[in-house]
Amino acid sequence: METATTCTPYGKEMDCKPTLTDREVVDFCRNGYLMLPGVVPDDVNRQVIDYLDRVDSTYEPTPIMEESFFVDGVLMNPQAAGAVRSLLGSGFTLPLIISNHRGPLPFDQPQNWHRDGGTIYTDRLDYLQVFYYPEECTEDMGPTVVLPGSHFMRNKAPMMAHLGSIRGTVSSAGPAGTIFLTVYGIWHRRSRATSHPKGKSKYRNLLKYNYWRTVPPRRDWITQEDIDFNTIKFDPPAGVFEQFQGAIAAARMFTWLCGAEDEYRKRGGQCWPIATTVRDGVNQEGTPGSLANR
Ligand SMILES: O=C(O)CCC(=O)C(=O)O
Ligand SMILES: [Fe+2]
Repeated sequence: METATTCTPYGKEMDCKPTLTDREVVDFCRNGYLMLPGVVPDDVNRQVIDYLDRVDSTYEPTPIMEESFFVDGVLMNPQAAGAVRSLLGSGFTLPLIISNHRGPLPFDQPQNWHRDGGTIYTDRLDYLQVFYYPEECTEDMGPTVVLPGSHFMRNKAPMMAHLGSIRGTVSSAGPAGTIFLTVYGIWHRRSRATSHPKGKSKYRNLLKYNYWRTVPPRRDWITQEDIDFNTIKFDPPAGVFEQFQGAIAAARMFTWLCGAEDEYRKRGGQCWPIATTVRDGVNQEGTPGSLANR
């Protein structure tokens, strides 16, 4: 909610055009993240770097939200905000806190695998954790790496901390202006940085902030008439789940996002969404009515 004492738009409700299609929303549910490489223009990235180096070099430069270049160019960047609007609906709120994971370069130790504190496991998508690189982050600058599909994998933090390299991880390395959206509970870590600074900043700056939902979910992103929810795959691509469980979890999240939670009856066995080999035009057992072929 917007506070009365400031005109800085902390928590302000916003709207814009959704940019994601049905397939992209399904992919977000499967993967738990969406990369938007280089979406912020260079002049905005430069102003952000100047601000982080000269005005506020702390780990929580939240007052950067006083700057219109940041609100308009980064938080309401058309591709990023369009993806947020698709996933959280109209009236999504701007962040309340901006963190900067300001990593020294070089940096020997990768972080422990973790999910951020406060994670809960749920079909609901009430908020998004979003990251932004104002300068290019190359593989040797210690980009964050994520484990696709891991937002549905329960594990205790002390067990995750024992893990080293994991198969199937994806790096967020990208050009200046790269933004990526995540389901809050996705497994991630900062990787090792062997490089010295390459850009203007002495650090690898990575801003992190959350947007929140204010409206009930409904399927009001870019819908695709030709999509058949009976044959589309919901499995997370990493393929490390117990058979079908990742697809079931992703389908539950998608169903919730469509506002069709009440239509989803998971009865076990060869229920939607795992029986994707049904004949063309045939509905699986249990396909939610509003997603079924009629
Ligand atoms: O710096 C990074 O790449 C990730 C940092 C992080 O995940 C954390 O501190 O929670
Ligand atoms: Fe983290």
